[in-house]
Amino acid sequence: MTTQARNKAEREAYYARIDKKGMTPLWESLHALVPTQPTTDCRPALWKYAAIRGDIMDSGSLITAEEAVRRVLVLENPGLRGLSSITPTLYAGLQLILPGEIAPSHRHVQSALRFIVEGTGAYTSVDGERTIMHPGDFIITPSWTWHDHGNLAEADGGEPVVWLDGLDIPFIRTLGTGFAEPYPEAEQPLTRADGDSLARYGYNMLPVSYEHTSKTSPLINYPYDRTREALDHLQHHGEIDAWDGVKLRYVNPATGGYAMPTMATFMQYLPKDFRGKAQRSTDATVYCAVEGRGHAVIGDARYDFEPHDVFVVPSWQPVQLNADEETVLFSFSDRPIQQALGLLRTQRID
Ligand code: GTQ
Repeated sequence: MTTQARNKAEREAYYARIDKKGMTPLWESLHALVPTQPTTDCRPALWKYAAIRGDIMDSGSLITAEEAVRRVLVLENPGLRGLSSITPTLYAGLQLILPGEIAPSHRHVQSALRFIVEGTGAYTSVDGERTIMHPGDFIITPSWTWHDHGNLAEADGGEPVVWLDGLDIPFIRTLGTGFAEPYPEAEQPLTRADGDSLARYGYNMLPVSYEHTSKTSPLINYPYDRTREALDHLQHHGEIDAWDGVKLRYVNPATGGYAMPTMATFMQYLPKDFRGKAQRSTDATVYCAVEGRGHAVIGDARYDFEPHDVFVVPSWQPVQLNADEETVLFSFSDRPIQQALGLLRTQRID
C-alpha cells in the first residue's frame, strides 16, 4: 500500500469512529462552509402565469378556502424542493379566493405581503380594518396581527381573485421563532372604516398622537394607482437609471425604513426597449411582472416575462432587466435583514 492510500484508509476509519460520536472533520468541508463568494441551492426560475393559471383555478373546485384555510399553490424554487421556499429565506405562493368565500382569521409570527395579481372584489382584514384589493396593490399583514380574507358575493361583483403571497416562513423556521393561532370566529370584528390607515398614514402626514411601536408600517394597503402615478411622473420628468429604470422602494411612513422588518418591496418602471446593465446583490429577489413584457438575463440564461409571471434571481447572480414594451415590475427580497446585520453587498457591473 502506498503512503497515500494508507493515510486515506486511516482517515476514513477515523472519520467513521468520530461520526458515531456526533462529530465530523472540518477540514473536509471548510471551503464549502466558508466559500470565497456566495454559494446557494437557490436557482433562477420563472413561473409563466399562462401555464399555471388553469391549475390555480382548478384548486377552486378541489377544496374550499375554508377547508384549506389558505388555498395557495406554493412556488418552490427548483433547487429548494420540499422546503416551501422560493429563496433560502422567503416563501411565495399564489392564493385563490372565490366569490362568497372566507379564508378564516388567524395570526402568526411570520410577516406576509400580498401583491394582487388579478380580479377585484376580494378584501383582507388586518387588525380590525378591511381593505379592498385591486390588481397591483401591495398589502401588508404584520407579524402577529389577526387577518382573514374574503371575497364579495358574485351578485355584488365578486370574481375569482388571485394574489402573490410573500412570507418570511423559511427565515422564521431557521430561527425557530414561529408561533400561530386561529381566531375563535371565521372573521375578526371590524373596528375601523375602510381607508382608515390610508387616511392616517398615507398622505405624508401622521396623527399627532402617533407613536411608532410596531416594526411594520401602519399602512396596510399601498394602492397601485398611486404607485403607478409616481412612476409615470418620474419616467417623464426624472432620470432613467441604466440598471434599474425608475425604481421606488415602499416605505414605512413613520420611519422611512422598509415597510416590513424582514422583507423589502419595490416597484420599478422600464421604458420600451430598455436594456438594463448587469448587477448583482446578495439578496435573492422575487419579481412579479405587472405590465408590459420583456426578459431578464440571469447568469447566462434568458427568462421571458409578461404580466403576472413570477421569476426569482438568486443571491449574487448577475441580472439584467430588458423591456420590449413599457414595463412595470414588483419585487421583494430579505434586504432589511441583510442590511440590519451588515451583510448586504451589491455590485453594479459595467
Ligand atoms: O394568508 O395567512 O400563502 O398564513 C401562507 C401562509 C398565506 C395567509 C400563505 C399563510 C397565509
